[in-house]
Amino acid sequence: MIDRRSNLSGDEFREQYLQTKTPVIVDDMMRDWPATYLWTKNYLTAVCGAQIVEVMSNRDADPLFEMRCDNHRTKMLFSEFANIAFSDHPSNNAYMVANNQFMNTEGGRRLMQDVITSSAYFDPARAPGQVFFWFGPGGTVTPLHHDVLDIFLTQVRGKKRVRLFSTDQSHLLYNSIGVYSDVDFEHPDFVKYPLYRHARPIEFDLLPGEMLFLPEGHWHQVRSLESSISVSFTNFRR
Ligand SMILES: O=C(O)CCC(=O)C(=O)O
Repeated sequence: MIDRRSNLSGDEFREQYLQTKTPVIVDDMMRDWPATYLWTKNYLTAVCGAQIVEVMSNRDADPLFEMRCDNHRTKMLFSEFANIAFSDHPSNNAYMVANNQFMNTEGGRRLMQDVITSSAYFDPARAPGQVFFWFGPGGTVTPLHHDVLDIFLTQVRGKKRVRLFSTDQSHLLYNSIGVYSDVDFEHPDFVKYPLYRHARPIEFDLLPGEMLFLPEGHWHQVRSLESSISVSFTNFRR
């Protein structure tokens, strides 16, 4: 179970979740974000369609597509990628992931004007370089990993299925490279990774308009169930 909270003040968030490193979904903080209704294919293409962006491509050909992400960096027109991302065919082959510098571009800055981050939770002075854009079709998968920073993953469009493990299960998750687990969450090999049998994730869907607090060290795997756009933030007010 994960808490789903509304009307959560900045102080309550810090005391009950940020300081105790407890995941939570806040379901009413994005109500006023123009992004939630503006970010259609037509709008996004009008704002930044002519811009070149970095996309992780050709992921289907590589089971370690995330660990070897540098091999998958591809440049394309935003409009070209929007056709892929808004297509009705689920695919994990191409995904704009956080580490794409998009928020440092003119198009990214324009889109951020459609996002109203609560100053109760976030420190706007520390936003540059700490806000990230995720965009892709249904079917993208971010493999099981943990992060070294606390993150708010805000869901602007589409639905994502999240599988989350508490930090005390790390020893069951076979971390050999970087922040990644060797276990393929959706096709686990229990013979190779026997301890994983004892791991107990919680599973939930992150819906458009919801923000998920992912404390550092909490392992997670994420699958987009629909064409999806998320913005993630690490500039917490402390
Ligand atoms: O939305 C995704 O695909 C992955 C998000 C994530 O894993 C993260 O922000 O750490």
